[in-house]
Amino acid sequence: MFRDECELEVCGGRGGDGAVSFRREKFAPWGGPDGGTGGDGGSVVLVASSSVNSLLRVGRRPIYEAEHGRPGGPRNRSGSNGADCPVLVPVGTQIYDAERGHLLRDLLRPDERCVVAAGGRGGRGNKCFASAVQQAPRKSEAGQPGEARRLRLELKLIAEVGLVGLPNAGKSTFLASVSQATPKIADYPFTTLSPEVGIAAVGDSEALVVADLPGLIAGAAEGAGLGHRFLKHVERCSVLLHLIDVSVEATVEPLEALRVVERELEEYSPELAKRPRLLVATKCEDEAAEGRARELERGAGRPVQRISAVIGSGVRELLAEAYALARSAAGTLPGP
Ligand SMILES: Nc1nc2c(ncn2[C@@H]2O[C@H](COP(=O)(O)OP(=O)(O)OP(=O)(O)O)[C@@H](O)[C@H]2O)c(=O)[nH]1
Ligand SMILES: [Mg+2]
Repeated sequence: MFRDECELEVCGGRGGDGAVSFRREKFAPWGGPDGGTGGDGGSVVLVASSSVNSLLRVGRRPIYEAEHGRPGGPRNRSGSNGADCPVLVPVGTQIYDAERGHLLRDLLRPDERCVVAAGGRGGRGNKCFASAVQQAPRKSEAGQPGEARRLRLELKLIAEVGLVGLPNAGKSTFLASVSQATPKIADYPFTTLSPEVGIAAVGDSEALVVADLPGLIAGAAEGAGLGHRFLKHVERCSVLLHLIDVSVEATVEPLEALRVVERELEEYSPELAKRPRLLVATKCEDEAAEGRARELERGAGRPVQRISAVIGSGVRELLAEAYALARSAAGTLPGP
């Protein structure tokens, strides 16, 4: 199962209290103060990890608490610090303050960390309060409480190329043919229920991260089908590949398919609708399909790339073009 949103509470550990103590030794009956300082509380730290790809697990636990610091002791012994509480989240997780709603941080790279609830400082022991006029202080500090807050996490996948199109257009088949990803493929609509990412090799040494999305249908903006919910995952893609089935089995005419998806992208976000896009005619294996691809090209007024993921034609060329476009578009977008 896939989950791309969750709320949780995070709470830093409390600092340990400072100690009040005096040195007592056989030949030093009035030894000075020697109460040690308390340890600092641990912090809750979110860590972006490439081995996690959903917020499902993180969202199962409602509260994350780090360990408290230990109190200071006699003979100047400091308390030990509380251990941090690391929480692994997928790369691409955005951290929001749930109460005020603002973005705290966007974790874009593996191993990037963000302290979301700092532990409290340990209190000072009475040794720290000794002065020329107060040589035997009985004063010490209490440890500070740790920070506590409610967070909302939202995952937006990080991919350079996003696949959009009607259900059954052949998006998952394309992803499976260019990467190691193993999305579910079948000849009924809405086979793909959650986004999936794969890494496609381009040439000998380059790679392109490709995200496969559930299909869009007319009225997705109003919640039809799986709705717009997953389009946020292509917000960070620098290039979209719009896949259109041109085989004779297609239930929607190619030009109509183009219009439906364009309209839904526009409804979701005008900014996303302006994203560089390649039109791709899929399942282009015979003369009839080629004829429909030409028709689509004429109607759209733009070039259309032909592929067949099953026989492998045009796939390499399409990847190379997507790669070049992604590189030239990178940097003009928010995100990495
Ligand atoms: N002949 C042929 N069939 C294809 C090709 N690509 C995909 N198909 C078939 O088309 C059907 C749908 O393919 P999917 O890859 O599941 O389509 P999708 O766009 O991911 O569909 P959703 O996940 O439902 O949105 C499957 O039966 C595939 O075998 C192709 O290049 N040639
Ligand atoms: Mg699919």
